[in-house]
Amino acid sequence: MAGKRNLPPLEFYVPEPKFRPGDPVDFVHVNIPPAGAQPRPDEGCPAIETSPLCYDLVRVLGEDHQAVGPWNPRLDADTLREMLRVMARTRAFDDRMYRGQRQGKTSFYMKCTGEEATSVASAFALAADDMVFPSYRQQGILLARGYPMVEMINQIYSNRADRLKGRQLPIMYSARDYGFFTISGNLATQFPQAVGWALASASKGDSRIATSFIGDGSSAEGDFHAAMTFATVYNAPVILNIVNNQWAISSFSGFAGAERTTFAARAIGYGMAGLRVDGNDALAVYAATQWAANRARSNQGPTLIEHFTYRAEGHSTSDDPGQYRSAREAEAWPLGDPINRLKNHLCAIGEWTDEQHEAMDRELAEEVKAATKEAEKNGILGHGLHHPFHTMFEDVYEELPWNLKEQSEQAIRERRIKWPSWKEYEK
Ligand SMILES: Cc1ncc(C[n+]2csc(CCOP(=O)(O)OP(=O)(O)O)c2C)c(N)n1
Ligand SMILES: [Mg+2]
Repeated sequence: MAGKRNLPPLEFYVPEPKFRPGDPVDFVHVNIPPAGAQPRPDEGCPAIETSPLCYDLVRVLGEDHQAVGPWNPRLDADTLREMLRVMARTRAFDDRMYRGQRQGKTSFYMKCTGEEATSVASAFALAADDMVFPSYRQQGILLARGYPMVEMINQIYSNRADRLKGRQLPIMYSARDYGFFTISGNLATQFPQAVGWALASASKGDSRIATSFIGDGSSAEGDFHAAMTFATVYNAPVILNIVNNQWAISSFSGFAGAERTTFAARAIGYGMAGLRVDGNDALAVYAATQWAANRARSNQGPTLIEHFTYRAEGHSTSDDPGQYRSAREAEAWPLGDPINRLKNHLCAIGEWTDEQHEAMDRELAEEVKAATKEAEKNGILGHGLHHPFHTMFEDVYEELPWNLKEQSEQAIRERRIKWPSWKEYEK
């Protein structure tokens, strides 16, 4: 040790977010390049040609609300209006479900406020039967694919019509018939699963590609890296999305590596194509997904897309972001709100008005309300109208083995003693 006295003592570094509760917020350190300035390489280009785009930001909607540049997907006005409607429907749904949780109708809810473009515009760019391996913040994909809202609410309420029989945490949907893989609470597991599914699709000679979504925080899990290796080694027909909303519950993105490089740049080390996209620009998200889908569908390889966005509200109903981040962050976010930006674009090109927008919001609120009322007929949390108690022992074995049968009967007996009035459980 003596010989090393002249060396400086070793140190390590613990990241710290820029703003804490009460702090003024200034996002000057976030580099926002002008819309339309990013080159669009050929979809079949060598992966390395996308490297500069991993540090850039693909943007289409400019400050003047016009769509510009080589990434402009040139969608017709009807498609744009439909995309706007699904994004607004997602927000209306989130708002009502959040209130429902506060009213005790469910135990848990997660909103995707401010991130609607990342899921809805992606879904619009994919084929309806492409397979999605989502995280818990892609409800917009189910809504974009026309999954019935009532079914979603039945699941959230864990009621007697819940297709998942109350076995999943509220909002952890599963919809095989809509190409929407079961959401897992174990973060990042969906990434290698998507790659495996994509390889299986290829080995069967199918034409359907896979896509997966992961959060910035979850990308620090080992599963992320396993997925990246398998995807590049076997040239899997898959699109891997990192939704960088800056936060992982109360941990900011710096803890997942965001202070050192971009999330998209991780693609470079694996030899995968990578794109970094303005996640609040629905047209940019659409264009990037379309680019990656065409690449995957024509066997040119996987793509990692980083959606640069901001989680405008709490992590879930169990979270209070006021405890750890400045309340001014959301309004100061330099990339704005995805719904407003698409709305402003449609207004700027003469295809939409404020009055139409307000009328749409009213309609959507009514639509969600009606679906809620419908689902409530099947029961809400704690009102007894859920799947019969014994069903929790079923569906693993074709025939219930004697020991499970015994346990099932015992559980029902004990329940009857504890809550004699809740007869519904026994049916
Ligand atoms: C393997 C694992 N670790 C930790 C958790 C607890 N957890 C649930 S959500 C979450 C934050 C994830 O943040 P991010 O990946 O950025 O996604 P976001 O919620 O921002 O969409 C954590 C730590 C978990 N569910 N699974
Ligand atoms: Mg996050």
